[in-house]
Amino acid sequence: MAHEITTNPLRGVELNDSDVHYGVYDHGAHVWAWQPLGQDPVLWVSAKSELEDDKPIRGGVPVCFPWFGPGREGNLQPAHGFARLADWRLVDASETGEGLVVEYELDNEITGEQPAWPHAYRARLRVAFGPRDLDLELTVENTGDEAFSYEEALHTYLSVGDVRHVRVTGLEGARYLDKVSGEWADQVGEVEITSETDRVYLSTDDVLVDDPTPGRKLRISKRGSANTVVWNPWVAKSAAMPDFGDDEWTGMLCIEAANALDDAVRLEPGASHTMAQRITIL
Ligand code: TA6
Repeated sequence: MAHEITTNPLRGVELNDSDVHYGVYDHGAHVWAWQPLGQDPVLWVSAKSELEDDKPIRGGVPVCFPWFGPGREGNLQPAHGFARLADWRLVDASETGEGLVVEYELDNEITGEQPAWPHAYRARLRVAFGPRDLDLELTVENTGDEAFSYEEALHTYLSVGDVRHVRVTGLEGARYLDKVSGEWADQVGEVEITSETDRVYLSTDDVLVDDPTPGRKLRISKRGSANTVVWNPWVAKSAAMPDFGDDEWTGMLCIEAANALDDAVRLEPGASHTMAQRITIL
């Protein structure tokens, strides 16, 4: 298996054999392709996604850092932080017997002055593509002499046959913020997607995604992450987003590992924190 530097403007690392496809863009250290042997793509990317330096990619695994949600400074700063808009530094791309391991890093040298989050940091993303597992590991280090807090998310877009038939289990009983209604609630039973769904679940563990249309089950496990975010924009919200194609919302579901809301991470000088998400094809 030979990996090649992609020629598109975003550049990155790609392993593209006849029946295996792994890809990461330097832009945002953005994982956009994970299609193991004999599988349909596991990650969803919009056919209308932007591929521009100043735009986030719609799909794959956006890295949200150092904040989650709307921009700061009166929206002068980008939604979900500046990391997904920066060109991360490729540290390593190596093939293993299992597949491909890629490491990227981001630091102040790349992101420069950030008035909304003026701290000395280094972030590292390690991605291991395998035949049954995709492992994502985001480590943030405080390289300065003052403590700071940050939010983060691995904003994973899964490709599903039809989100209206998908069942998500593992969140039963978890408390969540429903960002559509603005209310807090407790999850009763499995999660079904029957309208716009935008929920931040607190203190969660593994999640199972049952996608009966193609007959695929995924386990989403994580560590170092307090929250699980479940998002599907449904009809109206996706129609209002220029980088969402018509009716594409039926083919995607975000299951995100996050540290947000009151679970932001605080790092003393010299400390670091790792959040990891693993997607396993069962
Ligand atoms: O993770 C869910 C969410 O926070 C939604 O509220 C929605 O904004 C989504 O992220 C996509 O955000 P984006 O900035 O990528 O359009």
